[in-house]
Amino acid sequence: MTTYLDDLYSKLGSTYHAALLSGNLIFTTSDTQTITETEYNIEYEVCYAPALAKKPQGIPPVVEAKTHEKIERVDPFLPHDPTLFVEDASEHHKILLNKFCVVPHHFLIVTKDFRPQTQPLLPEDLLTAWNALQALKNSHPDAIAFYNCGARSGASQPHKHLQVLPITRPTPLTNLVREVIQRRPGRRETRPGEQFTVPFPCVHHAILLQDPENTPGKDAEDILVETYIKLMDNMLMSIREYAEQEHLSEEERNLVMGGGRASGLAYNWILTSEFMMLVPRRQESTNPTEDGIALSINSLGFAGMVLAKTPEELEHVKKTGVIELIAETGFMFGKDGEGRSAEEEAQKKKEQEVLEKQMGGALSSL
Ligand code: B4P
Repeated sequence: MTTYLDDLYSKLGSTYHAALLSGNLIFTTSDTQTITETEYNIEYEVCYAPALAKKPQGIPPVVEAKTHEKIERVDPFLPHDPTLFVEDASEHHKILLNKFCVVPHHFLIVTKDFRPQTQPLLPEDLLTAWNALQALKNSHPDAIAFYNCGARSGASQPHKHLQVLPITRPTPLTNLVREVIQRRPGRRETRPGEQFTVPFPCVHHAILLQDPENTPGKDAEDILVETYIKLMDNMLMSIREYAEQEHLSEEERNLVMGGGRASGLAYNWILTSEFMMLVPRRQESTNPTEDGIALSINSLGFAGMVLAKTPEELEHVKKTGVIELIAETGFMFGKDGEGRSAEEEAQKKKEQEVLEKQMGGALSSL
C-alpha cells in the first residue's frame, strides 16, 4: 500500500528553500498588526503586504470566443511548476507550494486532474486535508486548511485546490472558538459533534469535531463527511431562509441562491484539527468606499487574518473594523436579527435572557 505524507514538514522545508533560492517561489514580507475589537471581544490580524499589489492577478475561468472556439486557458497547476512540487498527498491529490506566499511553507492540495473550484468537497478532499493537518500535528498543531469555493469566495484559480497554512500559533478564529466552546455561567461547554457560532454578524455554521481516536465505529473520513454534510445542509437552509426575506429584490434573491445551481454558490470552508466551519459568500470584496477602496476577502479573512495591499486598504480596515468588513462579504444579519436561522435566533434569545438575569436586568435598560 502506498503511504502518503510521511515526513511532510521536512519535504516542505527542502522544496521551499530550493524554490526560494531559484526564484520560482516569491515570498512577500509583510507587517502583521493586531487589532482588538472590543465590541466583539476579538483580536484580529491585518497582514499588510504592499508588494502583493504588484502580483499578477488570477486567470479568468474558461471563456468562449464568438467563433465558439475555446480560448486557451493557462492552468498554473496542470502542468505544475516542478520546482513547487512537494509530493503526492493521495491517489487524487498533489501538494504544491504556494508560488506567492506571505507565510513560509504555505501549500496547496491540488487535484491531479482538472476539477472545478466550484465543486463541493469530496470525501477524498476532506480526508486529504485532514491527513495533511495530522502530518503537521507535532510541528504545527495550529495549522489551518481552507477552501475558497466559487468565484465570490476569494478564489483566483479555477482548478480545484485546498490550501494549508502551517502556522505555529493559533489563528484569531481558533482562539475565538476555544473561548466560545468553553463552559461559562449560563452556558454549558460545546461537546464534540455539536454546532456552535462565533460572534460574526453574518451567516456561518461550525461544528466541533469528534476525535476519531475516541469515537467508536467511526473513522476520520466518516466524521469529516458527516460534519461537512451537516454544515452544507444547514448552510443551504440558512441561505434559503435569507432569500425568502420580503425586502429582497428578485436579483438579490437569485444571487443568494446561486442562480439555482450548486456551482453558483460560493462559500469559505475552514478546517483545523478541532473544528470545521462554513461561511456562505454574497460577494468577493467588501463594499467599495466612496474612493473605491474594497478588500478582497478569502477564507483567511474569516480565520481572523485579513490581507491589506495598499495603505488605503490598511486604513479602511482600521477605521471600519475587521468584523464589519468580512461580514459585508457574507450574508449579514440585519440589526433586528434578519437572516439568522430560527435555531440561532432561539439560542441568541436564551443567551440574552441568561445575561439579563445575571446582570439584574441592567442590559434591558441600555
Ligand atoms: P485561491 O483560493 O484561488 O485564491 P487566494 O488564496 O485568495 O489567493 P489569490 O491568488 O487571490 O491571492 P491574493 O493576492 O489575494 O488560491 C490560489 C492560490 O494559488 C494562491 O495561493 C496563489 O498564490 C497560488 N498560485 C498562483 N499561481 C500559482 C502557481 N503558478 N503555482 C503555485 N501556486 C500558485 O493573496 C496572495 C497570497 O496571500 C495568497 O496565497 C493568499 O492565500 C495569501 N493570503 C491572503 N490573506 C492572507 C493573510 N491574511 N495572511 C497570510 N496569507 C494570506
